[in-house]
Amino acid sequence: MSEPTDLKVLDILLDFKGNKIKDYCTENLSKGKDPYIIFRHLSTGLDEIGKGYENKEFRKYFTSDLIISGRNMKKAVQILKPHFNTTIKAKGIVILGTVKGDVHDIGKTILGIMLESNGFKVIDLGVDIKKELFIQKIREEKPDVLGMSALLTSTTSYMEDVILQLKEEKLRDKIKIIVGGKSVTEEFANRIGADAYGQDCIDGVKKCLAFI
Ligand code: B12
Repeated sequence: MSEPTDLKVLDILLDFKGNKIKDYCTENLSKGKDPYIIFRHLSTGLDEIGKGYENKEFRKYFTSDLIISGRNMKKAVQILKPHFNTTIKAKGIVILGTVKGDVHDIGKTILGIMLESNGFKVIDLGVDIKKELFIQKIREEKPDVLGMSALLTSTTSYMEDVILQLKEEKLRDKIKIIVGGKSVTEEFANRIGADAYGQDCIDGVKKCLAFI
């Protein structure tokens, strides 16, 4: 993450009408800027907003700011999506989902887009996914990889519940599991018995390619 968050990015992310994000992405793309760099720059802004929200002594941002910035980030993803590079081709099915109790889906959605551009078939189950649905879809679709996302510290432990359920259903050995999201660490991934931890989408794609 080379570029620091500037005020312009914060202003763009917090634009209620959502026009600025569109202009920002299209202008930068037309200048030939790498879409992933644009995305990373916007992500630093989201981080800043998250920290300002977290600071209880001097709360700089509120839930409405999280909602607006999240919505704008999703718009950016839609604009940047067709411009992500398609470099390496691989075959494989990946099921993705944000676990039960968690509705954060921006990172997971980007991961899905990047996996698709790398030749994977992606079945994105969405957010707030219960273990029963993960199991049902794994039985139906027989994916090579299951990717779970969680951003809340309170929801990460549900990833372990899913893995335990997979073991109980004798499905664990049939699938590779990768976990990620802001509140997930490599150490946590190892502890719950996942096969890999993805620090970001690029790392996630690399690890999924390595599975195949
Ligand atoms: C936008 C946002 C929201 C939006 C979400 C919109 C959406 N559609 O996703 C809304 C407003 C809904 C929201 C709600 C809440 N949020 Co919120 N939110 C954020 C914010 C600002 C940005 C998250 C984001 O999208 N980042 C950008 C993406 C690209 O990053 P990412 O998801 O981390 O993904 C990257 C990696 O983690 C990785 N990755 C992610 N998933 C996966 C999966 C795999 C398999 C792999 C390999 C990799 C991977 O790849 C991505 C990078 O390439 C963060 C702050 C922050 N800096 O993260 C808070 C934050 C996550 N939210 C937080 C909180 C507390 C909440 C609420 C509880 C607030 C409330 N009081 O209501 C609710 C919870 C709702 C729920 N039940 O889930 C806290 C969590 C604290 C904690 N430790 O638990 C944070 C950290 C803010 C803070 N600092 O307090 N939020």
